[in-house]
Amino acid sequence: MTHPAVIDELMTLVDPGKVLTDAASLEAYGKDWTQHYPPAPSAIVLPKTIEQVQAIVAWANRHRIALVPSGGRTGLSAGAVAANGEVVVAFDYMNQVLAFNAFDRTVVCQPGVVTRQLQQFAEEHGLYYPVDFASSGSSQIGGNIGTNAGGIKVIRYGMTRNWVAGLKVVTGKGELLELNKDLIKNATGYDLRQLFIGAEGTLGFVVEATMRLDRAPRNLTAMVLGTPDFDSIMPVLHAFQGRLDLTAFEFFSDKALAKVMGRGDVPPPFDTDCPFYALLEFEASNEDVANEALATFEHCVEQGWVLDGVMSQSETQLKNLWKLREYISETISHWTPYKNDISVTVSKVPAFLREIDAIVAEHYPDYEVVWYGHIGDGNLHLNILKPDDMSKDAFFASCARVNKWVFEIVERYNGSISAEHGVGMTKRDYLAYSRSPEEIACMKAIKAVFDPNGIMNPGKIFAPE
Ligand code: 2HG
Ligand code: ZN
Repeated sequence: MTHPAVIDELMTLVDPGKVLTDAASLEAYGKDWTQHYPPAPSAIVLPKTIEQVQAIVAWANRHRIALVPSGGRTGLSAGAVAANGEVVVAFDYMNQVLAFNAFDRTVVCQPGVVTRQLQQFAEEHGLYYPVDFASSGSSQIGGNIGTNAGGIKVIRYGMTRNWVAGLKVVTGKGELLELNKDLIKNATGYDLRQLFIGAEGTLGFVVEATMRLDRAPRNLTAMVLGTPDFDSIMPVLHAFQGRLDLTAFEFFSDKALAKVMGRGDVPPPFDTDCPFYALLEFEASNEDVANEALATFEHCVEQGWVLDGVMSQSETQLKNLWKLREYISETISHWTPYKNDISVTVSKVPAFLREIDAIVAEHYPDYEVVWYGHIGDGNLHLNILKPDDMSKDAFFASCARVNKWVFEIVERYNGSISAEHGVGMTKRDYLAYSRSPEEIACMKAIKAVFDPNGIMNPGKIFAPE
């Protein structure tokens, strides 16, 4: 634990009352949505300005104190967990939209701007911020950048990375860098902006970000389709992608749907029970597009790939269909799931999923297995639910044993052990399944350049040495 005199010194660097050490704050700010590690930070500090962030980093270097960045703490890989006496730097008071440029379609955000705040700001200006996910009501832009957040619209709009025009960062050395200056074209050597995106705060803090906006989508319309088996989902994707520009293509299993139905606050899509469901979305900008979608649906039914389906006819129906998919993660969190967030190239998904499903069925015969995810971009979420009568530690230990085989398959398929949730602490021991020793050595060398004293979120991405 950090010495009280050192914490007193920290208090002089920020506004009065912006260092918290009470038990409730340490508990709340010390963890994210992962349920693996008990939080144990020394203190929470809430800077208001870039200068204060620089002063905090200088202080941490002087005293060799580890800092953990904290946004909305909605992460699922323990990237923002402080379990070892670190000081948490939380951006709740750097939460303003600073500037808007209608011509460039850019918004300058402080890191604590909540994702939905940016989405609403864009809407108020007739534009669109397309990175979206279930946690957009509490996740923050700084955290989205730190994890290169993905979500439900990646198939059309890509990850957070695509929407960052420029960044101001404070490195682990305390230097302020202004990266890319919001340019579209800038061929002046290494693009350091990209290094900080997805770095999980291990290189420095994002203290300002210029985000790009897009034109607002026209008449978004969703379809939920029930399929007779998993193998039918990919031909459905192929059929729709051949005829429409999809903004989303998600899937979930009957088990996932059953859990969401168990809540009692979401209407079922239709009466037919199906083992798998696809949710797709497109802009029905004119009647031709809607007719094309219906014709494709009929084609899929004729081919035997789809058993039943529904298309949204209103904004409310659109929202209700999305709830079927977006509520899954939060709903199953009550079963303390062991989570996997894996990806392969889209064409490999069917064979990949079949192999993983066989391993899972063989080794988890007594556990409930819930599949869902962003299948249109090759990203599958595999959640194993904890039986009520089993302890969390015993359950996670047994899952970790099987996980090795899951990751061996991921490696064989040239896939990723973390498609969009980051490495954090939960996946750091498995990094070598997705990254070569040479790559990992380069990554560590890059970290040493920006953070020579190793104070920036240590133990995340890489296991402690
Ligand atoms: C989602 O797609 C989120 O719903 C959470 O990425 C996934 O809970 C999960 O495993
Ligand atoms: Zn996801």
